[in-house]
Amino acid sequence: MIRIHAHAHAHAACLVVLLAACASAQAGSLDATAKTSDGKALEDAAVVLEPLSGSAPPLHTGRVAASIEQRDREFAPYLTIVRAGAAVDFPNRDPIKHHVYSFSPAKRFEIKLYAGKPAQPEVFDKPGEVALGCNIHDWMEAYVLVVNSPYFAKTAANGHAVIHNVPAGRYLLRFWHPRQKAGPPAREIMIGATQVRLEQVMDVVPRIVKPKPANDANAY
Ligand SMILES: [Cu+2]
Repeated sequence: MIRIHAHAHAHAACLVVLLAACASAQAGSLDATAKTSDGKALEDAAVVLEPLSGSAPPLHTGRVAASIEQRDREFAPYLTIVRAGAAVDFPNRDPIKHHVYSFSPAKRFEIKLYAGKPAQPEVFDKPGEVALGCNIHDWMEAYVLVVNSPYFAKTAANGHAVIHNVPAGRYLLRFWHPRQKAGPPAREIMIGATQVRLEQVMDVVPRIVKPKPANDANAY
């Protein structure tokens, strides 16, 4: 019994080595840093690589790609990036109801006053920028960027975003931020077998978190 077990492990290890060798020969990665014009790390910037050569693998349509929660009367996360056609869940983790909506042309919808998890996820099928709000809580604010590519990442608090496993080829590189004054122009880059590192300065209006009234159990 023990011998068979060890044998299975050895096979699994071989497979991992083979897959790693394949990936390093045909795919690279992008390490991007976003900064504000005064040199500070910029969080919540979307970094997107749209393929200009070759074709991207098909989208998994039967799977929910992202979850945007309502927690403590705020949306979390502030920015979500999905590929066009992806389904997104809007679970309400609060003991009160929310009423999520968007008037953005890329995705108009509303989930009327609800608690818990809505029965159906929302499908974001058009590329574009979607601003989310809540009818009950004016200060709630979040964004969805819908893109025509499976290769994207969002910058963390340190301004860094890494897109892994990008097949070698030509791409259009785009940066976007919900609070940008004007987006930097898209540019063409090559991804090869090694990691590409680059930095992008973005002109953004600082995020002003809207005031939230104290929690009142008798009100919303
Ligand atoms: Cu709300």
